[in-house]
Amino acid sequence: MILRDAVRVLIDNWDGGHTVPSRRLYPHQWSWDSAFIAIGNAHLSPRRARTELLSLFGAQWSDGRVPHIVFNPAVPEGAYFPGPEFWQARSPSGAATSGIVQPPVHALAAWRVHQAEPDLAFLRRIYPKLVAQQEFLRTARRSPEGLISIVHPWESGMDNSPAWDRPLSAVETDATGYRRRDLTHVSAEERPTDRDYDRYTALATAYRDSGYREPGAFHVEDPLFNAAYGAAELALADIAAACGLDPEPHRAEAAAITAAMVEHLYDDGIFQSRDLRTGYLIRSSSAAGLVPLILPGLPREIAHALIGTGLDHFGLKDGVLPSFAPTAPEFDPVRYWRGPSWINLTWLVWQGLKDRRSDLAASLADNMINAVVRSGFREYFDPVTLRGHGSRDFSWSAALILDVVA
Ligand code: 2M8
Repeated sequence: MILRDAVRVLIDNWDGGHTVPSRRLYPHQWSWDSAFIAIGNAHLSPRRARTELLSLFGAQWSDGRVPHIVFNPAVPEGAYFPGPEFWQARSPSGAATSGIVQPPVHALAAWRVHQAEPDLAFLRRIYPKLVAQQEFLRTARRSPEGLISIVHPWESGMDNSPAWDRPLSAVETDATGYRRRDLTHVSAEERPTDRDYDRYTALATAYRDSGYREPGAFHVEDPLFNAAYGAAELALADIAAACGLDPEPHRAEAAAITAAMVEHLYDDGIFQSRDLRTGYLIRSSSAAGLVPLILPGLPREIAHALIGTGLDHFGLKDGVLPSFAPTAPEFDPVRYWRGPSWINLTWLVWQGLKDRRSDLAASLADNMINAVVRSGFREYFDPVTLRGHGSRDFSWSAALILDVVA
């Protein structure tokens, strides 16, 4: 039954060359959503999964960046804020796009799609594009410590995380001339506040006005983003080997980023973000700090400590993974990335637990399934009651459940 419903969500959200995250709230193509959707579609239609990834990379910029949104010209202007008229950006292929990025989980997706249905022509086509995506991050976003930075909370994928409250408080806003569209579809207490939107808009405006080059008031290194970058190198190693190319440089890069994360972002049982404006760690209880479990090269004692933190503060054994620890004062079970459970975040930690603690991985899988059985393919879930929030018929929730039950 849930499988049939998951398939229906993916079919209903397919737009001919890509899948929208949800019909009303997010009517365009989003970068990391497409990667998660491809992982699910690999079980359903590998051909569609390949098309999903290739259509996203069709809008890659000449500097290698993969924009976080590719706008569908058929969608009426004003359906989503900020839309193409705000970003004023085009890819060499002519697609209207945003100018920021999202966590690079695409190489992992491409490798999964190939594993589901081997297709060397696809791998050879996408490999240089995936390498260019990483190359952009290495050249435009690498700090002297060897870590990759983000310049906007939207780049983290966990936009409204309490981890961003402090760096965002330094952002000056003038809050003019824009209208939010999200509140037409979802209730205000489930979404970021107007004050946060003022800051998101101010930051994106400043980055746009620098020609999408200069980091503005928000400049941080995030553990989820860096872990995704490292996992991408490992997937690229597999892809390179399958294509008859040398996998070693990718393995070395994955080892280097893992070591840099351990040295600079790990603190007392969890990985933290670091604010490049101050040089200090941003100590918070974000579940992003557990995602480095997806890196197989993580030292064993650190993986062990992360699992301990997951058990003590995130209820890892008994439930779905909250995006922010319920034991922390900022925890909010219904507001966007400030506590609710998300299937994609839970899926990432599930990946990281499969080879380390199969018992915990199995219980996370059961609980992801319980959440969608109880509430449908919602965008996010109250981690305690499993009540659904955000949009309905949400694509990555459906796609990743297909992968979990496969
Ligand atoms: C959410 O982000 C967008 C901005 O990119 C928004 O709130 O309007 C986040 O959950 C992000 O991670 C996700 O990719 C996007 C589409 O599902 O929605």
